[in-house]
Amino acid sequence: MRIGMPLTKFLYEEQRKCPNCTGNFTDLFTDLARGAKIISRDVNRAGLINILGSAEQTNIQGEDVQKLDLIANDALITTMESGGHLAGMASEENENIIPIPDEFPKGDYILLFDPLDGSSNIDVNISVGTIFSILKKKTTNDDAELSDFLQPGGEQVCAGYFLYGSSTMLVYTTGCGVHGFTLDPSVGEFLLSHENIQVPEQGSIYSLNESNSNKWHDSTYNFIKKAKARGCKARYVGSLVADFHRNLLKGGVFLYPADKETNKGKLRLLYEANPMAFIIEQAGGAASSGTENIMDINPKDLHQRTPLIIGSKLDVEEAVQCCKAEAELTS
Ligand code: AHM
Ligand code: MG
Repeated sequence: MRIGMPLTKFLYEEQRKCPNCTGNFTDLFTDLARGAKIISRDVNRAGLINILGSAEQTNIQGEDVQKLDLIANDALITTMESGGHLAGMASEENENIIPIPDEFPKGDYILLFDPLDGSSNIDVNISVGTIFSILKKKTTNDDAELSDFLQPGGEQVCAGYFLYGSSTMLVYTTGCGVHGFTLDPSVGEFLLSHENIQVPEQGSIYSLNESNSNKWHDSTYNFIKKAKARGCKARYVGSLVADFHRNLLKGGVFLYPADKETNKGKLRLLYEANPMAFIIEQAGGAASSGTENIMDINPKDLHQRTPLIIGSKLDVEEAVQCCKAEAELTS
């Protein structure tokens, strides 16, 4: 058992299994974990240092930006831009690609992130998180181009999230299973706490914002009716990372579906849905937009939204079945 192993040691062990590895990815990942430790520290003392509340600005999606959103964004950008392994970054908080300044060496990886997911929960001490997706640059210039970011989720080389909850956790996959690490504040390191996570095939939890029910398609309504009939419980934090993490460990399904108002859903494909889809598939679950597998979607825009149904395999299959049944009835 490797429980308790520090993240860096774990990464080096994984790196040794792969003879062609250069170690670049391990260094990049270590930088990312350092950025998350800075965010974790700030989230934990937010009430004491006047960093709660709105930054009095809106982001590219027209949403209110919180001071901590900007602090988390800056922490990640400044930690990651100088590491020498990235060709470019993209963030929920930045309209355009974030280039790597010329003063720093450049690498072949692309990093996309939602620096602080669950912003509406920041001020009330409820779990929030950072979600990230790592791709390999496809174009040949030193600086990444938009097309390097617009790759389907199936091309991700790594994806994960940091959960700032009752403890700070990292959950990630590189395509060889899903592993969870817990930050031990006394030693300042992420230690392996959940090796090879598998999501139960079927869960007894459904998570969606029920206040949208007047806009639901019949498929959502029918699925939730079935879930209730078999005794499922509703659990909804309103932070994707927290809702996803609970369902990953306990089994269940999270939905932010298409509805009568928008067929686009709310969540962003590249730095919310895709990374979570990579993790859940590696853990034995599934992720769909209702009409296609999330990781098969060909992105057209950096901040594109997608409907999301994600979690235990059988639950997602049943929800997708409800979408298909409605599509057949209306065609
Ligand atoms: P954010 O990235 O601006 O925080 O928005 C995403 C969040 C998710 O964490 C969560 O699942 C969802 O929005 C909640 O939305 P709603 O308040 O509409 O239920
Ligand atoms: Mg988010």
